[in-house]
Amino acid sequence: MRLFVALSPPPEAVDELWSAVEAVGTDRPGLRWTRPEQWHLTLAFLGEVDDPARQDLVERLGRAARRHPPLTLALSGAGRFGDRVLWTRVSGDVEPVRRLAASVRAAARRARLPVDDRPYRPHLTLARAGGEVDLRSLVDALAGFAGRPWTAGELHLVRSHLGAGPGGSARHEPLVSWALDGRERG
Ligand code: 2AM
Repeated sequence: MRLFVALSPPPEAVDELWSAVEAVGTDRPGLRWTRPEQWHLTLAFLGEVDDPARQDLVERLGRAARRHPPLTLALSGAGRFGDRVLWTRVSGDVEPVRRLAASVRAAARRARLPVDDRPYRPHLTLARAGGEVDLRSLVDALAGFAGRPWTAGELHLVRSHLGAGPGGSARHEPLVSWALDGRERG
């Protein structure tokens, strides 16, 4: 099954981000918006994982979650990956998020899963474009968005069912969640 590991913003953070997105207007040809009920911060994308590797992964992720504390995060502004991906920025405990993502990726590698080794850039994807849309105006329009801080207290292993959501989008199904209840701050 196709898996990824993520943090989820709480409903209040989703609502205020959705208000900001609606205010700039979602009716734009060539853009596919992600659905607010599925908004998440990806820590690691794992792709197809078979059952034995998944069991190993679940144990290792549980151990990783126990070593990390809850994180205080906020969503604000926007950025883009080229003309393909529009995202909102993650601020607050960004270094701890990086450390958590590094632990998650290390757990996945030890479970013998291939993990993207490009530098991790914390973000929440808002929309994807085919390359024919200039995302710059949207980045500018969302620049003033400043969400309130929230606590990410759980790590989620999520299954992605490709094509099973509305309009052929993916449907995300949380499989296992762990409390971030470690004390490591350093
Ligand atoms: P994104 O937030 O950068 O878009 C589920 O597909 C999640 O895994 C997406 O939110 C996406 O992160 C992330 N992801 C990373 N690499 C991916 C890939 N090669 N294919 C699909 N999703 C990927």
